[in-house]
Amino acid sequence: MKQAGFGFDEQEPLLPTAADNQTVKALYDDKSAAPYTLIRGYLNQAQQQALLIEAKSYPMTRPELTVYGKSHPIPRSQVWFADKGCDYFYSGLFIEALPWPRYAEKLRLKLIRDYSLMSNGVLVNCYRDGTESMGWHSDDEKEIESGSDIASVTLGASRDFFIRNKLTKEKTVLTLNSGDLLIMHWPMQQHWEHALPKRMRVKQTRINYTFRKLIVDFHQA
Ligand SMILES: O=C(O)CCC(=O)C(=O)O
Repeated sequence: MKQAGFGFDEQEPLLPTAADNQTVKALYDDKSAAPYTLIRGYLNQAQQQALLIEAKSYPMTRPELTVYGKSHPIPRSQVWFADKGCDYFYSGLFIEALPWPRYAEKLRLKLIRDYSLMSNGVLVNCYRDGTESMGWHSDDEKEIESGSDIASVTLGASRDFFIRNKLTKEKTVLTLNSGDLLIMHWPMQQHWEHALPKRMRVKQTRINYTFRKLIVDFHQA
């Protein structure tokens, strides 16, 4: 019997990329704007549900970070799924790659199909509620392949997402809702930081998938 694909297996019409590409080009020309594309409602309800159910079984951990000699657990939980040879050194933590779960892999393939967004790893972050957060940073680790875009998919609670220019400190706030796709185009990470601030009124859980393309075997070299 054919297994239900929760919308991932259907040949859905491709999303309109031409208009987005024009937007991106304009943003590249305007050096003062962050080069991102936000696609609202990229995932339908069935796709969101399939991922949210699958995420309940992910082996999430809350590693400790040392700041000024003191250890603190990160204010969220996370897991890194990736191809072989794609271990990741992120925020001062070495994270070994775990094999791709079924729907996370389907989402990876959907991003390639719809937007040619190539990736070989995804960091999944889980924010239990609005007390959990992520501080200012850029995804500019040495193992991220030069020229690659970063694709971020939100599920569950809506949360504010901040973007800040490293030089001018100009700030943009986006509210990311369940099913939205945010593409952070190269070279956004070189010039801009991002953060997910605490929002005490938010009581629901948010899951975020951030797809990255790493240089294979970077940590074996
Ligand atoms: O949860 C988010 O939207 C932010 C994730 C993020 O910044 C990261 O994975 O580097």
